[in-house]
Amino acid sequence: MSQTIELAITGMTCDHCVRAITNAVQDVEGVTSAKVDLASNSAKVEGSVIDVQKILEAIEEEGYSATVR
Ligand code: 9UX
Repeated sequence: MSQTIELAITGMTCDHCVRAITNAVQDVEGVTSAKVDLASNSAKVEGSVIDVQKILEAIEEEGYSATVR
């Protein structure tokens, strides 16, 4: 089973932020795809059996804040 989660992210100001978050989220267990968009301050994460809390924590560890939307 595959699921898609949409996140609202705050704190991104440049492309390096996007890359840091993309890498952090892709390292979370179960995640198969992470698309982070700077202009809309959002991300679309796909995967199987995703632990949303782990994704939010991974983003926070990079210094940003995220919520599910
Ligand atoms: Mo760009 Mo983002 O220089 O925290 S990496 S602002």
